[in-house]
Formats: sequence, structure tokens, C-alpha cells
Amino acid sequence: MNKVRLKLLPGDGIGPEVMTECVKVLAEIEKIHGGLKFDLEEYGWGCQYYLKNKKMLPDDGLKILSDCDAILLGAVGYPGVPDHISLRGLLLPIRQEFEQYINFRPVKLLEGLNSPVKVNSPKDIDFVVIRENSEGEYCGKGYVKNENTPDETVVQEAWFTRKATERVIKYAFEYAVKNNLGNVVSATKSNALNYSMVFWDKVFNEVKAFYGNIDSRSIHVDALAGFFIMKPQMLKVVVASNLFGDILTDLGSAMLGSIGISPSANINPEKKYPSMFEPIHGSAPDIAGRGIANPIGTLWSMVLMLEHLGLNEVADTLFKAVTDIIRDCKVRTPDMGGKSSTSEFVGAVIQNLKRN
Ligand code: GGG
Repeated sequence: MNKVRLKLLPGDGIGPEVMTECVKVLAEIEKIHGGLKFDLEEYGWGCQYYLKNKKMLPDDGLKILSDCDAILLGAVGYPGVPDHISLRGLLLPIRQEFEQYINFRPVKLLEGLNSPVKVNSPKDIDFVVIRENSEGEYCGKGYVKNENTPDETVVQEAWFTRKATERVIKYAFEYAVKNNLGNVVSATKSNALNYSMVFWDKVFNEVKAFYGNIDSRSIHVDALAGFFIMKPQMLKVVVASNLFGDILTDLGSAMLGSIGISPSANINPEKKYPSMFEPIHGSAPDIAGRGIANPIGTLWSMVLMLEHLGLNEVADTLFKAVTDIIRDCKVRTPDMGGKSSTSEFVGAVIQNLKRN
């Protein structure tokens, strides 16, 4: 018996309703792959928990989470709790404490998706963004001087260490080598950010010297945002700092037709700690409770999770079940121009799993 221990953090807004539906596919996978068992433990931490306890998770929350094979997260944030409290109180401590220093986000136009970007073939949008996930602009350091006076000054720090910068850039090149991808683009802004991004470029140039056969270059992030739209086919691997990667991948998801589609993997490559998988979308309070949220981002994140756990065959089966529904174009949630509910989409995926 291969037992997989998963900790579920449904979180806020659409997170719980999407999670409830999506984990149903795991029960179906257990039936198909005899000998595989998913042991699920769910925790109701997030904004509701914060309103009662003044913290997003209990004091021993990270210790509880550390004891599993992987974490699956829904969405974080809800009106009534400032966004910087909810993000800094749950998502970022998990990423940082568990050294999930790689945030892996594919931008892949699946057949059947309607991209707002003019492309000749879905293959024209097929690249990955590898985002630094442990520090940089999200290090959380800063201070305020002369608060509430005309001289009020706020300093938000961005810490870039050699260790973290080097490892994410190396990871991007190694990913390119392993997957036979011909280029790596670094998102920079060294014309304006004269400390952090000048350093980022220096490390990028040092690392790229070891990968002479891979075409690599630095592009200012503003110009790169334009390339995403104008020349996506030139991109294979993009490596970016925490903030730039976050922004670029929302753009990447919009290129697939909806922010609800894209997955992400927060990876601790050494597997010393559990990695965490989550759709890139937020909690969407405007549609929460209506059962119409797009489950593709979460289902695709589960595919990345299964791959990370070495269950490649199971991951392929689930990915095929999801992509067949997308290609078929009959079952779509409203964000993709359809009328289907979250539950109808996941139900169709389960029917596909039964058939295959
Ligand atoms: N799917 C998790 C979620 O709620 N993400 C919203 C968000 O703002 N994430 C910021 C980040 O990925 O750093």
C-alpha cells in the first residue's frame, strides 16, 4: 500500500468550495490505482480563524503541517482582514519556514482554451516561470519614520542574498537542461533598481557562464511583460524575483484566458520539508459561495503535486482527464464563458477518470 499523507488548507473565499470538489478526484484515483491511498487532514485556518484568534494559524500550525508528504492550499484573503495580514500570516510563513524557495508556474495554452493573445497555435504559449520564493521584495522588512507627520517616510526593504539568488537561477538553468529547453530569460530591472537588480544580473551572468549551450539573456521586466503578449513563442524558461514572478504569472494566467486556470508549486527541492501546491488565483470574494469558481487551477496544481511525489503515471492520468474536458469545450465555468458549476466541471473530470 502506497500511502500519501496530504494536509489540506482550503483557506478563504472560493478556496473551500473548490477544494471540497477537487479532492473528490483523489477518491476516484484511489479506485483506479489500487494500492494507492490518500490520507487527508484538513485545517480551517485563514481569515475566519484570524477573526476569532488574531492569528491566521495556531502557534503550532507549522509544526502540524511539517508532518506530511505535501500541502494543498485553496486561497487566502477575505474582506475584513487586511491582505498584508492574511498573506504574511499564512502563505508566506509556510513558503519561508519550509524552504519552498522555488515557485514553479507553467504558462501553457492547453487546447480548447481561448487566449486573448493572438497566436497561430496553442504551442506558441508554452513556457514556465521559475519565481524566487523565499526573500527579495517579499522579505517583509522595512520601517516607518515620522509617522503621521508631513515628513512621513516608509521604507520597504528587498533582501537579495547570494545563496537564494544563485539557487533559483541555477534551478532555472537545470530545468532547461533537463527538459531540453533552449533558452532562459531573466526578468530584471537593473536600470532602476541599482542595488537589488544589478546584483541579480551579476549572479545571473555568473551562473549562465556554466551553461554555454543555452541561449540566455536578461530583459527588463516591463519589456518582458510586452514580450509575453507580443512574442510568447520566444519564451521557454523565465526566472524572476519574488515580486516580478508574482506579477508576470498573473499576466501569464490571463494569457490562458482566465486567472482561474494556472497552477503553482512551492517547492523545497531537497524534500527536507513538504512542498505546497496552490492555484495562483486568490480567494475571489465576489463569487465566493456561488459554486461557480474555476477548479482548473487547483486540479492542475494537484497534477504538479502528484509529479512531485513521484506518482507520474497518476499525474498523467489526472492531467489527461482535465485537458480532455478543456479540449471538448462543453463544460466551462463562467470565467471561461460557460455556464457550468465547479461541481459539474469536477464531475466531468471524474467521469473521464472512470472511462480511461
Ligand atoms: N492561491 C493562493 C492565493 O490565495 N494566492 C493569492 C496571492 O495573492 N498570492 C500571492 C503570492 O502568490 O505570493
